[in-house]
Amino acid sequence: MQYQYTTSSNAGDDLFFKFFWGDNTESEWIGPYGNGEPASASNSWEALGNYQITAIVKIGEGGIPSSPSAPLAVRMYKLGDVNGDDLTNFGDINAFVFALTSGEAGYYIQYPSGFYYTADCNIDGLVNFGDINPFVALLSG
Ligand SMILES: [Ca+2]
Ligand SMILES: [Ca+2]
Repeated sequence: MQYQYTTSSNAGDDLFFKFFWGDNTESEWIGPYGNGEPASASNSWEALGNYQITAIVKIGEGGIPSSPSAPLAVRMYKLGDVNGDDLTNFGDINAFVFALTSGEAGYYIQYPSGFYYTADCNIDGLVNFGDINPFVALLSG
């Protein structure tokens, strides 16, 4: 799974960035970047779950690293894996129906380790009946 993270700084030119991916790995220092120029890097997380991405910046190769940025939360998940067992299959049907009919709060009571938006199979940001056909398509492979 890949995620692209971009940040920018007004601290000056000759900026170097390092990203911490929240899974005990980090990027190399990347740069130099100019003032306001976005820096981006990507990472592959091996496990599903929640990750807090932070970045630090320094001015010049020998600069003193900044404090970490405010964390950016990302959540890696599989579309259609509504019961949160890392598989998208017929075992997700009950959880999917539950997500549609009980809403987000009700879903988390029943599936505290799941992720409600795995039911958003048409990826429009809403979990509703429009997700039924895409969910069936996911199950059918
Ligand atoms: Ca599943
Ligand atoms: Ca949807």
